[in-house]
Amino acid sequence: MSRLNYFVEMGIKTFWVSPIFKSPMADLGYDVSDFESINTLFGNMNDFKELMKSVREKGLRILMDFVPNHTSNEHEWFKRSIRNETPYKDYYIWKNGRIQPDGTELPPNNWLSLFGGSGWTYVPERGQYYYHQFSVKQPDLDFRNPHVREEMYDVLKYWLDLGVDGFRMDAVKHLMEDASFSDESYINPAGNRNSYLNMYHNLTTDWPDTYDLIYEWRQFLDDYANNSTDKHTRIMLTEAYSSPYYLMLYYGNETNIGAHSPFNFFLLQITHESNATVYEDLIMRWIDNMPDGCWPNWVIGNHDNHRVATRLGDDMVDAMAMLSMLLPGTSVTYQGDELGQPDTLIRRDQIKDPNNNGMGVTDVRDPQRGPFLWDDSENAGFTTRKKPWEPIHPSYWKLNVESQRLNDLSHFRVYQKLAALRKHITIQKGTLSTHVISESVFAFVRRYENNDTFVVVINCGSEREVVVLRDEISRLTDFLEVVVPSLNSGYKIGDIVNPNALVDTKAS
Ligand code: TEU
Repeated sequence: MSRLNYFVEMGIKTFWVSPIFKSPMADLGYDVSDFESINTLFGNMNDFKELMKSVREKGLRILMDFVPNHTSNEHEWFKRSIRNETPYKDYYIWKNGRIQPDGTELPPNNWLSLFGGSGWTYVPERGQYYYHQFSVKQPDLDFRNPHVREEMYDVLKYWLDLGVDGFRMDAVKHLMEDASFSDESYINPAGNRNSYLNMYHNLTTDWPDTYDLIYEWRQFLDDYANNSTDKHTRIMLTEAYSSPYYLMLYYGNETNIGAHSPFNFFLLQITHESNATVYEDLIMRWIDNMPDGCWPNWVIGNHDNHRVATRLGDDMVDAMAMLSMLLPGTSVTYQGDELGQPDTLIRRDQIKDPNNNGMGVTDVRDPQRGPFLWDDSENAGFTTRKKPWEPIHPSYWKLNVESQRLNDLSHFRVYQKLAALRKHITIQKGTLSTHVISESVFAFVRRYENNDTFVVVINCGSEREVVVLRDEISRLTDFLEVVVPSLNSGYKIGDIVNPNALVDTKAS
């Protein structure tokens, strides 16, 4: 509550809170043991109501994480399911093992957990295996059971009644599985045999009836909004790392509307090696595949992926913000990425992530979850406790918000300026054209009727490069607005320059 002004200051309208529900924290909150109460680590329901009040007063919007695919194994439903109690008996996916000729028992099929090992765990008390796409402590709910569907509608309604503005829907591609439970062939066309995450879980992801559920939830949110006094849209963002065909189905099909925006993770594929053509391809992969009339979004980081400053280096932080903030659509920022905060440093004995048995410790997500760096006080102003939940980045004394506030060219200041540009009608409604200027220089142009045109130029290489913006770009308009966030480039954001002038896109 005391930090809400930060959003206002940054020009951020809506924030998503990762799971703060009751949870034993085996997957850091993505293992919910009661969908309708607040984890005492974070506070209580009164605190939440107070937060809602402040959010309203400041004109902000809040999205909750909705984690429908699984519960914690400590959820009351699961405990009762183990005991075969009605109606909880079939809330989860229970199957018998496969008895072998020699009398030994194997799991129901060969399905693997995304966090490593078999996706099935045996419970002696019930004499059956339950299915878990994620950790052993996250049993999958069975959404073919109408009781489960009802329960989850109740959860949505509960938070809507408390006033939240919508949901980030977790792990939606895992909601449904092949009802025949046949063995998976784990075909991996990418040829990367080392990674569980890169394996194609064909029978347990993006299964056709997943989308029915998504469309029903959208209908539910729309009905709720229409029947409310304020009528404002209740937003639905879906989280799925899928191929374009399956991803676009989350937007809807001919007859149904789905998510307002399925998260667009394509820009996370940008690496040091990516040239301007890769930038263009990744951007157009979303734009070209998106159904007509839909709204795009651009994610450059989240709690499951290494931070942008670590993936791409400090020089590319502003460039990635420019993409995410100035391309058409919603910009999604992971807290701290606007500061260029790198992954924090984690010792083996500090690892909390359950996603560490599949591929070894290299894949743990603790580093990107380092606390936000507010100032140079103890624990970077993140907590007054002795120790924060994850180690503070050692460079907090210089990377923090307060010190970046003092520097006009800091990532924080650039981000703020980009956020301000988003108020411009061209950025909100303008068309997009992309241009590969050279191997390393990528540009895109935003135009809207007779309003200002924006030309965004990004150098994705590490060499200083001088380019002439000509041909299609220079003929667009009398003046070009050049956005060059790099240090020492000679231009500041918003500088108006002659279209035939040389544009220096040093660094980024
Ligand atoms: O992640 C869903 C997901 O698809 C994961 O496989 C993701 O790709 C992986 O974590 C990357 O290492 C969501 C949440 O964002 C994640 O934090 C949770 O662990 C997961 O669901 C289970 O709820």
